[in-house]
Amino acid sequence: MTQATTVKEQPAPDQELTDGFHLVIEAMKLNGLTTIYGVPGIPITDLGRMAQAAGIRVLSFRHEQNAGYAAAIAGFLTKKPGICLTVSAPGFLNGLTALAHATTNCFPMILISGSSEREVVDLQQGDYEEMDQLAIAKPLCKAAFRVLHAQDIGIGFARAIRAAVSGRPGGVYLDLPAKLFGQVMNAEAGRKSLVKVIDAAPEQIPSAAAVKRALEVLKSAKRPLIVLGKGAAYAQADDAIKALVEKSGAPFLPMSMAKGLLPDTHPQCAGAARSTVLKDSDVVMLIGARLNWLLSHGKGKTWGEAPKKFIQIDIEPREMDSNIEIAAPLVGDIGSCLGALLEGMGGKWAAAPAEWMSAIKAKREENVAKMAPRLMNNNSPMDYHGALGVLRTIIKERPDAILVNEGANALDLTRGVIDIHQPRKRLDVGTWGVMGIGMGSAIAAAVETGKPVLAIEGDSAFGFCGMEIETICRYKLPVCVVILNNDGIYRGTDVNRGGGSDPATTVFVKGARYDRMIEAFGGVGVNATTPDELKRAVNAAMDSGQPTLVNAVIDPAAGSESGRIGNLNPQSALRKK
Ligand SMILES: Cc1ncc(C[n+]2csc(CCOP(=O)(O)OP(=O)(O)O)c2C)c(N)n1
Ligand SMILES: [Mg+2]
Repeated sequence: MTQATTVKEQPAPDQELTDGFHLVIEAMKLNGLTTIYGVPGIPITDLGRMAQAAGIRVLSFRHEQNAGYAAAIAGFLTKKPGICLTVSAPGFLNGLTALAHATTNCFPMILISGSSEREVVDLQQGDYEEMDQLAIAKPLCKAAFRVLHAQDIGIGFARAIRAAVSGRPGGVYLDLPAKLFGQVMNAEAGRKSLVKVIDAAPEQIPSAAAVKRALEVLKSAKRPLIVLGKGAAYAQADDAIKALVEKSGAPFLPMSMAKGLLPDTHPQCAGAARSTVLKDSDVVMLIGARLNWLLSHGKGKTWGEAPKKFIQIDIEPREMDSNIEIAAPLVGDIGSCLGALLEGMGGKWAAAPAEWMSAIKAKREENVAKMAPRLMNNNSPMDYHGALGVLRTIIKERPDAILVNEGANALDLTRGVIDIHQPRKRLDVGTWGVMGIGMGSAIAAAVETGKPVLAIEGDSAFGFCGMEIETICRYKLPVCVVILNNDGIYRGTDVNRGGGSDPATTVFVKGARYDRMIEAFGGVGVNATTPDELKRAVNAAMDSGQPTLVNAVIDPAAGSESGRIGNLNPQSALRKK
């Protein structure tokens, strides 16, 4: 193979040459990686320019963390690794939170970062933005690679792509030192060095014995329950999931980002009877859902006293028995597992007992009826329910719009109130409950799908990523941001317990006008104080596709501490005495 050379040792002048910049761009294009989310600077400024010139869509953000969240959610939506491009050390570190978030959430993403001179970094001689980035990234992602020679760029990308999307997807770090970009090599040898990755995420077929076992357990159920996780949404096996749920006749409970796989209004949806189905079910089939904190680890009060058997479908064998015993582990990709289950169920599968279904229906109707009048209130200042009532109707009328959501009360109440009608139309804080995913997710959702986006944000949550409204305006994206502004974190009513003039730790400027921020960038800003005003503003934004920010004024006393997860706040043993 022709070796790449540095600028100092140029190959013969009559050769057609290529360089690291071009090989990186060609490696991406060859593998269908057509969008970059990043922030320019040394040593990747020219890479971004050249990628744009070569037809890759390059979206420049105001902060790498938001670009990283965009890449992460692009991975979730497309099943291809989302690409985030950052500069060395500080830019790299800014992107790292998103890389770890992608890994935790099993989203395929590649963080590509420029880095400084290896020789200088490794001797710790104080290079420009000196940092051993590969070592720092390793524990925070699924895999990490560094490419030192231009002729290895093709293989480097192949390894990164495979690591990101095969098996359980996750975040991958790809370290590209500054020197690599300028290396030149024979163009033909360069072309040959590139790798088009074939079958990057191969099917993983479950064993026949595991399928049989799972069906036997499911058949034995008197009170079955199916839990759909975001792994099920990622799999894009929507038809098979719907077929299995409907054939089983069992209630299903969608985790937050699995809402819409079957519509929340489906008669088997148990979202509004969550506590009943978790407690009273006797067989639980988990599809791409992990028994982590979000499902109370599969045990304790939430799950009740009745003995239960779990069937778990997951691509990662080590997920089984992670918290409790799994009676029927089914390891494979979700499409293959569901295909095998459906085949095994045949044409005469007995639906879940009618008694169980009617008990759930009664509970669901009771809870829905309790909530209905609250959603119709026209209070000013608004409470969460009054505001969410109108937003719920807007999403119902526009089922293909994508809902992005973060905050505490702003998150938990939105998740409970707003029905989702189609797969992958709800994007949120994920496994960690991380604040700041909002604007990056909204941008990627608009870019990757071309659909209108409604981002419902707590005022604190928005603060983590708010500067990206400039990015939204710059790229003229059809994003409407609604800030449920209750003057603070959880509530705007806290007082400084020390009695000084500083405000309390959880409150912000009273009556802040976030709508004015977007006007600075040419977007539409609206201050909404009633549900009617909110409805009008959001409908107009969704119709026009113009970047819009609605400051929805919420009663500062309306929220509760930590939304629905206040129980996770540590309590002092002293206080209890
Ligand atoms: C990165 C990050 N930092 C801090 C937190 C802790 N936290 C959880 S919710 C929240 C903000 C909640 O306030 P807001 O978004 O205004 O929602 P509200 O409950 O007021 O509707 C914060 C800071 C977090 N989850 N993630
Ligand atoms: Mg708030």
